[in-house]
Amino acid sequence: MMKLTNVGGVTPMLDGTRMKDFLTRLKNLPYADGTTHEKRIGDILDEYGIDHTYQPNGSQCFPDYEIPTRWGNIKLECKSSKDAKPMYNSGRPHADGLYVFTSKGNGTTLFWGDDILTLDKRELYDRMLLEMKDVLLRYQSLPEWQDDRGFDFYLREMYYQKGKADKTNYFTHKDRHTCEQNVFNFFK
Ligand SMILES: [Ca+2]
Repeated sequence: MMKLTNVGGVTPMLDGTRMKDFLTRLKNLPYADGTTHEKRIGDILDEYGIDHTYQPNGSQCFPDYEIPTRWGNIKLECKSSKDAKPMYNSGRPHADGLYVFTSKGNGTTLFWGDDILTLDKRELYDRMLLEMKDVLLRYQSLPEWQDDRGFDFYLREMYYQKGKADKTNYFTHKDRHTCEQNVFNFFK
């Protein structure tokens, strides 16, 4: 929620026009490494006088910036890669995350997490994980699982994209412009 002190006070209300200007600035950002990319976005937030919290859940956790707006709490995540696709590692793209992805030689693109990883695929991942956890529990409950050295096991999620550029290049992908447009259209 917008703080009362910001309404008609020192900071003008963040309207659709300023939000679109801000997004355009992000979309035009040149490539930078992860730390620099993140810092630049923080500077632009300041420049536009946009209220935000940096890494509200800690440095290793989503999102990088939380922005309270009249469209809801925007969770902005900065991604940088030398490749044309970002690395997600153990955290799949968050459905409600607004991603600002910069790539060496490609520039920057914007997308919502749920535009690149569908709800159907998320459900499929969840079903698979439940089954895997079930298998693990079954084995862990076997009496012979216990040994004198305490060896145990845990599953770690790892998400990545494979395939040729038509699927994995975020800049030449057929849906790139739709994804960017969906970001802009949200702030109408
Ligand atoms: Ca990040």
